[in-house]
Formats: sequence, structure tokens, C-alpha cells
Amino acid sequence: MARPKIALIGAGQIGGTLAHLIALKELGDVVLFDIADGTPQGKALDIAESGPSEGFDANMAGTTDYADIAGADVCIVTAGVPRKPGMSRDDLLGINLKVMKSVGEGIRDHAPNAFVICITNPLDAMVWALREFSGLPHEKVVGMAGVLDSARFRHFLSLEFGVSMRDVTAFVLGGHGDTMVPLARYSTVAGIPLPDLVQMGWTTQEKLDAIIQRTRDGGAEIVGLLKTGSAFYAPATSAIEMAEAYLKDQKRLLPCAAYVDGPFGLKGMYVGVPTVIGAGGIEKVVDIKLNKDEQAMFDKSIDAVKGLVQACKGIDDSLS
Ligand code: A3D
Repeated sequence: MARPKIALIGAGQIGGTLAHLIALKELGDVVLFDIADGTPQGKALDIAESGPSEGFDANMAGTTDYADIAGADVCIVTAGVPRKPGMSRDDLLGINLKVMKSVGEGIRDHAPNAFVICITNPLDAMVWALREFSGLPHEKVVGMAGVLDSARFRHFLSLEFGVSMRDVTAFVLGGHGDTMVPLARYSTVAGIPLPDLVQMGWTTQEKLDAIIQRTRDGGAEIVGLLKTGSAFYAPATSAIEMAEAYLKDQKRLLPCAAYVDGPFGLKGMYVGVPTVIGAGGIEKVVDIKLNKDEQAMFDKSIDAVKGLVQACKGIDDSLS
């Protein structure tokens, strides 16, 4: 059987890391696409030249021509600009919306059967716009944010409890922004929910609140340290987890920015919710019960996402 074809739209920091991870994990052949001629070709060649030492079988190609993504099974979109210190994700909206238009049309024309994972910020609005511009089925277009936000939460929790990250599960829902909703009640250490761990005296509510805030600020913390751009190793790894779930029909239950029409009382919008990813793309949105406080945080997050989608409609007439 032929190897899957994975197109990476955007060959910057995340795009290059994605290509390297795909090669190391032998998930498929890679086509790196970018408008900056030389960058995708250079990164593809560089990674291909690591093949003899690593011993992987995966073809690497770089291109500035959408025709080369033809027939891709998966497209991962990072095209656009990242944040610099002092910028919010929402500051990127105008410029990245134009990028989503050209990327959406490129995917529509050359890879209409792909499972598309969007990473470009502001995430929830960009994945919605990308779906609109591409016209692909909703279940085949999804945004990566919840896996990363949950991974950050899990990392901070494992440091607090002094246990392996493997034994910490965590859930972050809502939009990928300051209003994201880390759910303590649904996050556990080896199955013990965080509120119980507070009661057991293993940590305090104050420490837990600080960890939740650090999770919300996780992206800004890295932007502040790097100064020249935003995080890329963990974002790339998170998207690979989603791509692998699709390619291997793993039926993983992962928090993703998915199209929600019905669950959570939402009507046709993209936002971070628990989803099952398998060969059908987003096969299910899992409608979990939220208590009053969680619902209030979720509603606030929904309003923020709706505001960004409205702003997109105000910029591009074809979206209204
Ligand atoms: P960067 O290294 O700048 O790469 C972006 C690439 O996109 C560059 O190589 C550009 O040349 C290319 N590009 C620009 N316009 C186009 C276009 N029209 N078509 C094709 N390629 C184009 O950024 P990065 O890789 O660090 O980040 C990429 C995006 O991911 C940014 O929008 C970040 O804000 C976002 N991001 C999201 C998360 C989430 O968790 C959702 C995390 C980290 C970064």
C-alpha cells in the first residue's frame, strides 16, 4: 500500500518541526508548501538528509505550487504569522484571514479529500474561515488547540504532584485564548480528580488556581521567552497526535476545535470540545455536563469566539 501523503501548508517553525516528526514516526510522505520560495525546499532537503542516520523511509519535498499537494490525505495548516511579545492571538486576525482564503482555495482545488488540521491563530476563527473557504465537509476540518493546552496543563500538574506526565490526564475546553476553560473536575492524577487531590491535601486550591492561570497564559509565557515568535515543538507534537489518530483510525478522544451543531446547546460554530478522531475525521463530539461555574466560563469563551467570527465576516464579504 502506498504511504499516506501529508501536506504541510506553511513551512515555518511549526511546519518544519511537523515534517521532522512525521519522518521520525514514518507517518507518510511529506510535501512542505510555503510562499517563501526556498524555505520549503531547503527544509525538505535538510530533513531528507537526516534519513540515512535515522533510517526512516519517507519522501520529503518542498514546493511553492499548490498542484504538488494533489491527493494529500492530511493537510496541516500553519501558514500565516505568529505572535510577537505584546500581541494577542486576536491581533493576527486580519492578516491571517487573507492567508486562510488562499490556503482554503488551494486545498479545495487540489486536496478536497484530505483531513485538514488548522493551527494558524486566532485558532477558532481561522479554522472556521478555512472550512468556509475550502468548502470541505465540517468533520474533515478541525483546529488544534485543546491537545496543546491540555498538554501544558498536564505538564504543570505533573511538576506540582511530582508524578509522571503519563499518569496525569487533563481537559481544556473552549476557545484557544485568554478565555480557555481548563476543567479541574475532569482532570485527574491516575483517575483521582483534582478537587479530590486538594481535599486530600496533596496540593492547595491556591496552587491549583495558579496552575490553571499558567495554563491559560502558556502561549504568552513562551512568546515572552522566545521574543521572536511563538511555541512550535509542543504545537507540532499536538497536531501530530491528531493526524496519527486519523491516519491509524485510533478513535482517540481528544479536545479539538471542532464544528459543533447541537451538543453543548451550540448552533453551528467551531470551538474546543471533546471529540473522537478516527478514519471518518471528527466522528463524534462528546457532550459533557458542565456545572454552573464551568458553564459560565464556557459561555464567556463562546462569546469571545463569536466576536472573532463576526470580525472575520466584517473583513471578508464572502463569509457573511
Ligand atoms: P512561522 O515560523 O512564521 O511560519 C509561518 C509560515 O507561513 C512562514 O514560513 C510564512 O512564509 C508562511 N506563510 C505566510 N503566508 C502564507 C501563505 N499565504 N501561504 C503559505 N504560507 C504562508 O510561524 P509558526 O510556524 O511559528 O506559527 C504558525 C501559526 O501557528 C501562527 O499563526 C501561530 O500563531 C500559530 N500557532 C498556533 C498555536 C495553537 O495552539 C493554535 C500554537 C503556536 C502557534
